[in-house]
Amino acid sequence: MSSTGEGVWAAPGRLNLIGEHTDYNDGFVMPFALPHTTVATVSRRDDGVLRLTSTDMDGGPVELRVDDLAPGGPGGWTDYPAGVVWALRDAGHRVGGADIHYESTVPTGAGLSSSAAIEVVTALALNDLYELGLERWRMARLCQRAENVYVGAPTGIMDQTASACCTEGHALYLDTRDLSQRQVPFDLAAHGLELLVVDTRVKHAHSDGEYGKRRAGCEAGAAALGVTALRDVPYDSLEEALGRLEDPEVRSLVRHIVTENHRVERVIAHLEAGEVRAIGPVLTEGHASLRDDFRVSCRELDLVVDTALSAGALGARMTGGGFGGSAIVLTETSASPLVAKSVEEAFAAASLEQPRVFTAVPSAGARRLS
Ligand code: GAF
Repeated sequence: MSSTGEGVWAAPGRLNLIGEHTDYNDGFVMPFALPHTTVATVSRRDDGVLRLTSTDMDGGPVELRVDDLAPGGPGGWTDYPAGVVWALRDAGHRVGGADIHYESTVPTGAGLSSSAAIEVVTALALNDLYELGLERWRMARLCQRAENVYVGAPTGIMDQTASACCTEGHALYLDTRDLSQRQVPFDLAAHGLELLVVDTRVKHAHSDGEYGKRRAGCEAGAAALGVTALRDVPYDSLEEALGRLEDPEVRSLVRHIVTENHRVERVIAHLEAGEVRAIGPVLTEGHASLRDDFRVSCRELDLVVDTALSAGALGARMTGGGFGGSAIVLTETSASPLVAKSVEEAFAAASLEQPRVFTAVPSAGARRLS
């Protein structure tokens, strides 16, 4: 490969504002893109070899024959891009070999979708170079298939769609049933507000079983209630639906999903009415629901939320799949340094590794750089 390749593409990680674990229940989500990206320098090859290298990840270069790609790869980060090539070809797209070099600023294992970023940047580059003509939403679907089938993680569609479709200065209101979307202006700075991301540095993993168990529990709930997906349980009939469920664990999962979909609607309504501060308590309610009903929080995430609220934050919650990763904190800009300091001190007092704290800025989705 030449040092510059035929082209350079970038795809971002994402932050989910509200709508957690709703995406595999046909529900609503509201992520936005982070400025952190995975950049891919790519050239086609005519010998059917996929050669993957990375500045940041261990274990390369890896050379694979595209004809031999099949689910159940060797494991490790190269499964994600290899899975995308497999998914493209499995869907009938004429993709040959490629040299791809990755360089990423998306923190891994932090609940910020580093896997979606590498998948989407791969799909976008190959779509351009091999002139596949795929729309963004379709690329996102194929990337999800790569992750579900090739990597073996039963994740939903949110992260790939966010990385592929978000736009600068907006959050993406996405209906995961039909992938209809609306770009919602999200300019916190104009309101004197800031959204802090606190990466607890507790690593999470989706293929470790707990995520899949929650998904199976939700599907059991939908089946018991006779609906296609939990999105079909109206908020107004939640109590009646819960009364029909015998298993207390399934009942809690159902309660989270139905109330979380309602929280997404409430956040949208507040944002569209210009009542930006009013979303704070809704975020905090979302955390309680993820902690108590869906049971995907952990001690460190709870510590961020409790400490930030005590220090005057307007709202806080874990974000992403959970079991570690990051929390978000909505705060007045003027109070942000104190909130951040309080969280850092609380981690020090609990003898925990210092978290990484930064301000989230809604940024551009995947794009060609050169
Ligand atoms: C992870 C998954 F990849 C998403 O699909 C979503 O389910 C999320 O956890 C929880 O909302 O990021």
